[in-house]
Amino acid sequence: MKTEIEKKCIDAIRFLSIDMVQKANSGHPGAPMSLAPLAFALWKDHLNFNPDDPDWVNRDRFILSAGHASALLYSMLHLTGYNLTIDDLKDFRQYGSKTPGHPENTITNGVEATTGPLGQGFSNGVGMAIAAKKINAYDKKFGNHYIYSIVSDGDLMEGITSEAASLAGTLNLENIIYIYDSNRISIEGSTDKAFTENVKLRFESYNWNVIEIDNSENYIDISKGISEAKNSSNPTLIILNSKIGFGSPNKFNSEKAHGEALGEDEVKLTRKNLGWNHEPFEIPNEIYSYFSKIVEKKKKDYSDLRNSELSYPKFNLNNKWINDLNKNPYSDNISTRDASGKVINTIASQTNLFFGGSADLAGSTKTFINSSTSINSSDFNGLNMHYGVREHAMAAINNGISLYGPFIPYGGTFLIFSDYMRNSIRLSALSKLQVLYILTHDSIGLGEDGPTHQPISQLMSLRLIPNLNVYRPADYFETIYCYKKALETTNTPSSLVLSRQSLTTLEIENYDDIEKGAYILKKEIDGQEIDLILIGTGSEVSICLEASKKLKKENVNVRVVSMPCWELFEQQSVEYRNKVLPKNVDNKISVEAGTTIGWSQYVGNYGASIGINDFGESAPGDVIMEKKGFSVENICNTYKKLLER
Ligand SMILES: Cc1ncc(C[n+]2csc(CCOP(=O)(O)OP(=O)(O)O)c2C)c(N)n1
Ligand SMILES: [Mg+2]
Repeated sequence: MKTEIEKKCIDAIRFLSIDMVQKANSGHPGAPMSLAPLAFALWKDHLNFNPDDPDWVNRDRFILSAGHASALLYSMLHLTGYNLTIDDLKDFRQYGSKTPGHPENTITNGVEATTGPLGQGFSNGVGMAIAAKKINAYDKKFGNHYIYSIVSDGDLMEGITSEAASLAGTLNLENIIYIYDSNRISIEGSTDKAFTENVKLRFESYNWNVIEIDNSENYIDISKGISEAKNSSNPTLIILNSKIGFGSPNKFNSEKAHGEALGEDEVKLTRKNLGWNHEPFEIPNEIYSYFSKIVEKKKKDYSDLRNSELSYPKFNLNNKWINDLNKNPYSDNISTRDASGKVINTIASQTNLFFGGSADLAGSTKTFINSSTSINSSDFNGLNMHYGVREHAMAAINNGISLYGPFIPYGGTFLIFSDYMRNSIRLSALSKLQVLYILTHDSIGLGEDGPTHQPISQLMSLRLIPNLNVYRPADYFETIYCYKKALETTNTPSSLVLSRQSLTTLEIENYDDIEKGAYILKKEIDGQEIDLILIGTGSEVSICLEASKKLKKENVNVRVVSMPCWELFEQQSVEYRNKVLPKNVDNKISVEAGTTIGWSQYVGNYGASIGINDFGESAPGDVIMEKKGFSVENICNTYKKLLER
């Protein structure tokens, strides 16, 4: 039986959440109302944390995968001494507040992951669990804790959750304890309309331990369930049968409690129903005292543990790996995926904090670290992850690994399948995570596999994502320096877009120029007016060089610009950008084997873009490239057409 003060604490969580949503007149009260006892059980009896040191490495992680229930998390952070004041709670969902609509890791201390797109948080937690096991494999002092998450019906309906859960079961991540808010209600009403599977059997088949708890109001039972989960040697899903909107006489157990304020009248009725006689946002002192006693005890555990933790590893790599690669240059032409493979292997030989894998394409994406082993359920020392054919979960898992730190994770697949993981890539960028996406087979140049596998829109559409650096190196050396920049850019994810086919090794005067995003690869004849600037990326750079040679013979003064990264170029000074792409040269042609939308930004109104605006076609790579206009002849003709205007 819970005591009187325990009941009051639970109601305090409930009413803070209700009042936040009501004041904002926007948000999701239903889940926080029914999950207040769970939050109380978890924070009081289980979660290890210290609000004064939110980044403490050995803290338990809690992820609110059902990010719409953010009011619940903010209420808990407030009551347990994080720097969220009552005024911050009153500012829920307002401009510039610390309490945005959905939790954001970059804004609020104590928020471990940016959640809201359902399924992501669940999968981030799998990444965190892998990172914890890995750091523990390196040093037993670290990673001894749990990854908790609240997941909802919507989370479990999303496919990404199946992907991540299946891998978590395969890897036997017993440090995962997830609580499923099984209220069987989602936005359109009863989940019977669309979600009738047996979740218990499903998760058991994934090799999870499943515990069922019937009454979400009984915090003691919930706490016991969590204790039981800690003894399991498998990941645990606690199915908590709950009733959304608990306490609201008219919206209880109905989708009406999901996503809008209860309304002034219903809030009053709910206060009456639960016997909560306090004004909005008024929390009696005895409740604050109760929570602060809980936190004091946790702080003591923290100081006992903290002392042993000073040796926590940091990602701290010098540039030896670059010197090593420059010392043994592969002057032969190689594909940029092969170049990337050499880079990855060299980096991994110098740090064990850089690891990753692919969605079952290691041989093709060249993402395997040959000097290391594969991570498996009984050994996390290896540097090779096998995500299975699960691009979406791979990306979200890597976000979790990055959130956990101190690792830099990478994930490889074909560029075409970046669409499968797009939302997770976007979340890497929004969450400012240093995750590397290794995206090979980057154009129609991949050849015979045909239009199903030939990316057209993908490259440009990655450039649409803010805070994502999209690199498309043109040769071995550009690949090295793109990686260098990706490793230095700690708050930004990077996409490395790489060729399947061999590319000519370029003669680059100054490698540092590569890091400027675009640079003059081949200068025009000095002292004479520039007739044409060719701008190429990746595999098209060498075609631009060939074309420039031919045009030179026809007395056309051509400059060739290689542009491996738009985003970095945009960060350069106006002077530099104008120097590389002078405004007064009208004849500019971009050459990139992808959609042309967007290139007018660089070629201007009088320029032209050679690209593809339909799908590709199955044929040998060199044939299809030629047919689609990536040829010296077409570049020369395009220039001549420009002169006709
Ligand atoms: C990927 C994704 N699709 C759709 C939504 C919009 N959405 C928010 S909550 C929700 C479902 C609500 O049901 P449930 O997850 O069971 O939450 P509850 O209402 O029980 O709190 C949906 C579809 C979303 N947040 N993320
Ligand atoms: Mg639900």
